[in-house]
Amino acid sequence: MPRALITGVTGQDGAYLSKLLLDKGYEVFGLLRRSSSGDVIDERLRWLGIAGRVRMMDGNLIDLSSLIRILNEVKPDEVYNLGAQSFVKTSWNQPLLTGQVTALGANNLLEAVRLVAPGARFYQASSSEMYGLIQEPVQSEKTPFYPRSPYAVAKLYAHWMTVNYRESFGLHASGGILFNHESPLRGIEFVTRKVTDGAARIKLGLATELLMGNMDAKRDWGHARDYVEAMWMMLQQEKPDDYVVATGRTVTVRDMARIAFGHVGLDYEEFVKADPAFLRPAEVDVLLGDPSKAKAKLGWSARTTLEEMITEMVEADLFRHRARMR
Ligand code: NDP
Ligand code: GDR
Repeated sequence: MPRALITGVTGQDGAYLSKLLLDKGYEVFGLLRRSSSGDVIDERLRWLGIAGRVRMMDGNLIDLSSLIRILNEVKPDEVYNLGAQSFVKTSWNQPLLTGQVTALGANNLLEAVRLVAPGARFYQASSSEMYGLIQEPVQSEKTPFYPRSPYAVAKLYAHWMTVNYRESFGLHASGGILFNHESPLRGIEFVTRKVTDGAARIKLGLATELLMGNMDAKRDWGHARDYVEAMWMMLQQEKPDDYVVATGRTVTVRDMARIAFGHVGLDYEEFVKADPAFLRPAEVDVLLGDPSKAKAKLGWSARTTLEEMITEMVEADLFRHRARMR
C-alpha cells in the first residue's frame, strides 16, 4: 500500500486529494496543526465521506522538528505540500507570517524530505499568482513571473526552492503551477464561494445584498476535484518537472456572479454592491493559463466547466443554509 503525507489536509485541496488517494488504495497521512476548534477540523473530509480515514499527525510547517519526526514515522512514498497561508488579501496584513508558512514552510519540508526521506516524491502547490503583473497574454511554464502580493512572493520562493532541491540534490520534486480552482469546499472568503453563498442566502431571504471588490478581475477557474488529479499524475512521472494546470478560459468576476445568481433566477446587478474594503493594494487583473504541457505529458485536462462548477457550488450552499434553517 503506497503511503502519502499531505500538508494542508484540512483545506479544500487536501480534502479532494485525500479522497483521490484513498480511492486509489493509498494510506493517507495528514499534517494537522493544533487548533482550539478541534470539532470542525474534519468538516471537509466529512463532506466527501472520508472522515476518520486520514491519519492525522500533529505538526506545523513552521516547526522543522515536527516535520522531521513525522517523516521518520510515516516514511511516505509521496509528499504533497498544500499547506499555506493561502488567502492573497490577508498576505498584506500578515506578510511575515505568510513568508514563514508559505515560503519557509515549504523550505522546511523540502529540507526534512532531503534529510529523512530523500526517496519520497514531492509536490509543491505553486500558483498562477506568481505571474502577477502578466508578461504574456497566455501564461505557460516559460512565462516570466512578476508577483504582486506578499503571498505571490512567498509562493515564488517556494517554487524556486523546489526547482533548486530537484537540481541540487536530485529530489523527485515537482511544482504544479495551478490556476484558481474552486468547489463547494472552497473557503468562504474566496470570491467564487463568497458569491455562491451570497446568491444562496439572498435567494432564501437570509440576506439582501452582497458587498464585493473588483468585479472586473479575470480568472481562469477550474474545479478542485479535477486539479488534484494533475497533482497525483505529476508524481507518477519518471522525471520531476513543473506544469501549468488550467482550463484555458478566463472570465470576469462579474460574469461568474451572473452565472451564480442566474442559477437561482436572480439578477446579480440588483444585489451586488461595491465596497472598497474588498479592493487590494495591488491587483492581478487577468490570468489565463496554457495547459498544453500537462495535456501532452500527463494526459490531463480539465473536465468540469465553469457553469457546471458554479451550479454545483450554489446548490451546495442552498443545501447548507436550508439544513441550518430546519
Ligand atoms: P486552503 O486555504 O483551503 O488550505 C490551506 C491549508 O494549509 C489548510 O489545511 C491549513 O490548515 C494549512 N495551513 C495553514 N498554515 C499552516 C501551517 N503553519 N502549518 C501547516 N498547515 C498549515 O487552500 P487550498 O486547499 O485552496 O490550496 C491548497 C494549496 O494550493 C495552498 O498552498 C494554496 O496556496 C495553493 N494554491 C491554491 C489554488 C486554488 O485556487 N485553490 C491555486 C494555486 C495554488 P488550517 O485548516 O489549520 O488552517
Ligand atoms: P485569488 O482568489 O486572489 O485569485 O487567489 P480570490 O478568490 O480571493 O480573488 C479572485 C479575484 O476576485 C477579486 N474580488 C474579490 N475577491 C475576494 N476574495 N472577495 C471579494 O469580495 C472580491 N471582489 C472581487 C479579487 O480582487 C481577485 O482579483 C486564489 C487563492 O486560492 C490563492 O491561494 C491561489 O494561489 C490563487 O487563487 C491562484
